[in-house]
Amino acid sequence: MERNKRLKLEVTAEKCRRNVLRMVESSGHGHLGGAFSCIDIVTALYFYKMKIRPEEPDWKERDRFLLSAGHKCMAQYAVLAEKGFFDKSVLDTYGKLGTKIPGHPDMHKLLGIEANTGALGHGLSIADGMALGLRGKAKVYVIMGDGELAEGSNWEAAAAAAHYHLDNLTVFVDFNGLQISGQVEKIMNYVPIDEHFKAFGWAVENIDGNSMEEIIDVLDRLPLQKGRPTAIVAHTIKAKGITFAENQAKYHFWSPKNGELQQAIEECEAKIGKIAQEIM
Ligand SMILES: Cc1ncc(C[n+]2csc(CCOP(=O)(O)OP(=O)(O)O)c2C)c(N)n1
Ligand SMILES: [Mg+2]
Repeated sequence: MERNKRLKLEVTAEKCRRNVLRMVESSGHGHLGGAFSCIDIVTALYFYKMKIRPEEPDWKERDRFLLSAGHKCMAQYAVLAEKGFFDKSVLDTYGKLGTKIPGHPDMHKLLGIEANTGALGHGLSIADGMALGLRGKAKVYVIMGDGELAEGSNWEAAAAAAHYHLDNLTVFVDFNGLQISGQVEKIMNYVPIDEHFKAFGWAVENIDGNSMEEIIDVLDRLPLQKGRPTAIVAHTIKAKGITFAENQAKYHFWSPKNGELQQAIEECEAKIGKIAQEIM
């Protein structure tokens, strides 16, 4: 991909990280780790890949995005706000009573959310149904967590997707190695994740899920195989972008203390400035 185009997507992803920090600033807390590990992928989907109309979020022929691991929703809200689905002032209502953007996504509160998620293990089943109904008309993209793979319902949905040859369905597994309470490998190990999906009949690829270049490269080649759903095992870093929080389970849910938030904001804004300077 052309360098400037990639840099623009990278700076957009950082602006979306800044939007997440704004939500944390106004509410005092949030699921930081998982939001920051998948936000590069969510940015690429909305700003590069998906057929959508921010001014008409319920346009019938739109591609669908499902955040199966609903606790990562600050990433989606941040991207929707950046893309113009709603005014950025709404970010300041995150998690508050009556908000459009609660701690887990609610399709009845915000247009642009396709399903209520948060109870892990349901997004892929919903996506199967959507992909089946939309075959030939639209594409369906799902983000799942690696810890989420422990839910058995995912594997029933994975079998069905292959059985029905849903090649308009793409799943990203946000493989950050951590879930709420520690290492996924120790809690319920699904490594090698790629081999599991392959065994169910999926086309599979591993990428660095925090590299815009690799994300765009794989998006350009979808579906990886005609007649098969695609699983992209995205190797990511939990809390990617906040150096003191990266790769630590304790930043799964974050209530910033002792200047942490200010430090995170400074780091994020410095990165935005640095990438913006590189854009010619
Ligand atoms: C059915 C169900 N069981 C347990 C939980 C509690 N829970 C919330 S987030 C989470 C960890 C998910 O880990 P992962 O999918 O790796 O996402 P990440 O923490 O990396 O964002 C758990 C167990 C839940 N939301 N739903
Ligand atoms: Mg995880």
